Amino acid sequence: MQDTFPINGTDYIEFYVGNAKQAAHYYQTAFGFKLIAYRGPETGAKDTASYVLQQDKIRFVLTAALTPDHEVARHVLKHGDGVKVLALWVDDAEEAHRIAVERGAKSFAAPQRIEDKSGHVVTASIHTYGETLHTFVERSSYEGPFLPGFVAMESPMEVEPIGLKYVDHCVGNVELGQMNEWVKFYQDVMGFKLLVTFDDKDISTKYTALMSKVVSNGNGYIKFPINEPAQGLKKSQIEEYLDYYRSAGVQHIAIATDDIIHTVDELRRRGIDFLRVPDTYYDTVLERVGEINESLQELKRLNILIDRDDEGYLLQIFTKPVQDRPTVFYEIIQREGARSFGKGNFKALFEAIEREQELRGTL
Ligand code: TYF
Ligand code: FE
Repeated sequence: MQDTFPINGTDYIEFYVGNAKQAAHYYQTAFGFKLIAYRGPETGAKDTASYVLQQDKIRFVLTAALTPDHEVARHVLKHGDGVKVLALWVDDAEEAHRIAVERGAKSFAAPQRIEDKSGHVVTASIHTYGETLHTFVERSSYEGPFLPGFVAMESPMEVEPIGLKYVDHCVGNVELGQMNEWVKFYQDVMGFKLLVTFDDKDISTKYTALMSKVVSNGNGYIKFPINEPAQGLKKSQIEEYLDYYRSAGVQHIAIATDDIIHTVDELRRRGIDFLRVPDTYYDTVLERVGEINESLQELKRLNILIDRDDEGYLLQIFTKPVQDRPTVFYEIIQREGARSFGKGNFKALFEAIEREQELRGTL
């Protein structure tokens, strides 16, 4: 079957933050990203500063406002630091935008050709859940470090990468009753297919619950799980996110590694905080998942979770929120054949999240 909305992969993820200079330092020192490009007052952008960080196929852009009346400042005031743009790499951005809008997407920015001495790109943007955008990026005629307007810039310190490879999936939290509408948006507008559904029975703990559906594009490189809160005895983690983010938005970004033990060892050494499941999780986990290549002792030491499906197994772990508001967090995932999302870990994971909610007084 032919793909009616071809996407090559994730192009970049842009965060609007309060202080991009310091955030860039965190992603370099803790997550092992290298600084590759910059745009700011020194390069002719009067009102914003943007740092572009890269590790293997992953590109993050951190943008801050320099004036209080700028849109980026307003966004940060409302949401805190968060994801503004999930950019998608396409061969023809004008065509992607035209088709998306024709099929019902709301345009944020019409196609524009931007150029500098390194060539040209075409970009165009549509709205998705909350105030999040998808920007289509066509870059086959561009040789510069990132996008026109950015200058190459290197990390000011020695950066040790930690084996982060590519964006595995990006999860959105939406308001109660909105999950199916956003699933339909990705199906109708971008030709995505429904991969999996998790209902409140799959993923409710004693107290709280959520529902989740995962959609994926034609080549499978883009996976967007969409969560909505479900009724439980206490406040769902999704509601807590929505309360603090003040709208729908990106909840977590899952990043793939080939060696999760090394990656998580490094992240922990560099001060990144992870959710913890009880040590008793490891007493019975092998009965559930069978044989794995990694040392169970090492996985237990680092508190890495294990799950299996028909196609193989996966190893995953979740950071605590990476800003003061309990909003965006990261998942580190190593896939050994499995293409699922760790359903076997939902109960232990969500109970760990609820212990954190309890400490915050939001459960
Ligand atoms: O992306 C997923 O579906 C898994 C499971 O708050 C998950 O990572 C779902 C919701 C959540 C944390 C993890
Ligand atoms: Fe995930």
